[in-house]
Amino acid sequence: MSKLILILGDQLSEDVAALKAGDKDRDVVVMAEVADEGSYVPHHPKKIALVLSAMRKFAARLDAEGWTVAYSELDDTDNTQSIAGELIRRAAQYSASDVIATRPGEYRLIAALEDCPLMVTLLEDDRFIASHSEFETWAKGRKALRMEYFYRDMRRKTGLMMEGDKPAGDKWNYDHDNRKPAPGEVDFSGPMRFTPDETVEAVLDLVERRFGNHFGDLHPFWFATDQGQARRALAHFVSHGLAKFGDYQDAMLADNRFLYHAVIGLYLNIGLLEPLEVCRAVEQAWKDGDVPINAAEGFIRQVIGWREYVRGIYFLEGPEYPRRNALNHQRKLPEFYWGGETRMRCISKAVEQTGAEAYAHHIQRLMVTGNFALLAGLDPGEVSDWYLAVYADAFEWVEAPNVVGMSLFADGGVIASKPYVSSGAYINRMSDYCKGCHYKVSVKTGEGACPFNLLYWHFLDRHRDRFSKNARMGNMYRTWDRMDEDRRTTVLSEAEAFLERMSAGDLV
Ligand code: FAD
Ligand code: DLZ
Ligand code: SF4
Repeated sequence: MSKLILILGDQLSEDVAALKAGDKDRDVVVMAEVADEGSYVPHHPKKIALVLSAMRKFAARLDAEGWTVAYSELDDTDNTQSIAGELIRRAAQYSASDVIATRPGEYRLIAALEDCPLMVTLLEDDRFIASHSEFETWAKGRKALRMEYFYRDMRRKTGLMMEGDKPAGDKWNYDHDNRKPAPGEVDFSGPMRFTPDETVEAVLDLVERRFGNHFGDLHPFWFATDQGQARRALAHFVSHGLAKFGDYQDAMLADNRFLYHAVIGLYLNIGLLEPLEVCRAVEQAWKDGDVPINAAEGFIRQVIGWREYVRGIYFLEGPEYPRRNALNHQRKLPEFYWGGETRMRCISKAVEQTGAEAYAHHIQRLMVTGNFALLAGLDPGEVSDWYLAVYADAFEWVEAPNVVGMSLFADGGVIASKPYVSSGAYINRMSDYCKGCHYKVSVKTGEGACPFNLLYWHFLDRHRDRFSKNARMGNMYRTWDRMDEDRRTTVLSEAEAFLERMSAGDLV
């Protein structure tokens, strides 16, 4: 009897476990565009277009290879609009009762498959370097789950940039060399862009009609939507962008959206690229002498270190992890996260490019929108839903640990040993946002004071009990305590007034 092989929109790889377990001559591949997946958060239209275009092309490829593919388009009249609903419908159509699926990257969907009245076998998603059990073994008995030590194990396991059992260059981590501020000029033209073909055009029409009211610009749509294109985009980055990736990884520019970033997370996360192929390409460029060691190591660390580590944390911590709120932050997400007006140029520019590209790089996410959300005490659940919606690479297994854990400290310190907070000075050092801002980054209180400067101290003050004994934060508290009392009172009352105006919907 035939079985159904479920392939989700972020499992578009020939190497995905369910497909490897299937039998081309007997089984039916089920792929379904469904409203449920398009609307659990209001995804950016470019993200929906990416997923649906890549799904259609992958289905066509499987079909050409001889698989029977039952593909549901969003507009099909008999589409039940949920993954479980489509499995049940296809089971009746093909007289099948067994489903083979690769474990989804989100608890919501895992629960839906477990509750489905068919016989569903969930296979581990082995497109990653570390399995769940490997991560659990690594984590067991450790007081602190710091990425650096996990990363070293992944270097040993993969042999990437290793010389015997020693790291290349005798150093595991070149992060110290990766903190240059924004360059005057960027000599990389950014990610490779692709003209939509017939398949993509049809999806763009559909997304415009069905999701055109979501935040973000659908056009111009330029993402890669199949494996061949994604590989070309990777090669383009390795040849032209990688060499300076390390140096300028943390830099931000108002009028350059990509700097030396790869813009491949979106392809990795839906299966168009594999982590090891990406890292091998980067390692080769270093071996060939085309890129310096800090660039190659810095990049590989992101992929086999951070990416694997956050996935490990997501599955280790369990289904309630994405809704944690250790700092009890309750403030509502202000309208300017959805494109409303704000006088803070850093936020306004980061949100503007997010709307245009469904993309912002790591430091924009962490030190601009994330930093502000943490300082202002925004509700982490709302913030997390925002990140899940607006970035093309956002899937809960990777989004939640980065937002709830790394950025908002809402997991109470599982990921970060101290909160990533900064005043305006950091943003000014690493970007050109402050030039031309309504606020003045050098002004600490009074007329024109940068809100980050006020909120930074407000945050430390209101969480004194939790953080003042943190060895890495002692200096911050000593500086605060050295300020005279009047000054501290002014800072706190101006910060309060700012938050009140923001929450009342005033232009801030
Ligand atoms: P590059 O900067 O060129 O880095 C190369 C690759 O390294 C990325 O493609 C990605 O696969 C990997 N990587 C780097 N940092 C991380 C990280 N912290 N976690 C996981 N992978 C990493 N990444 C996502 O893939 N999805 C998300 O939803 C997501 N949300 C984030 C939210 C916040 C608040 C923060 C601080 C980071 C988030 N990240 C997320 C991590 C990182 O910002 C993106 O992976 C990166 O910006 C993607 O762009 P890029 O391909 O140009 O990456
Ligand atoms: C993100 C997304 C969207 C927008 N639409 C679909 C879809 O119609 N069908 C589908 O199979 N997958 C889609 N996805 C990806 C899923 O939401 C993703 O598989 C889960 O969030 C688990 O990571
Ligand atoms: Fe952002 Fe403050 Fe700089 Fe304005 S002055 S861009 S609000 S950090």
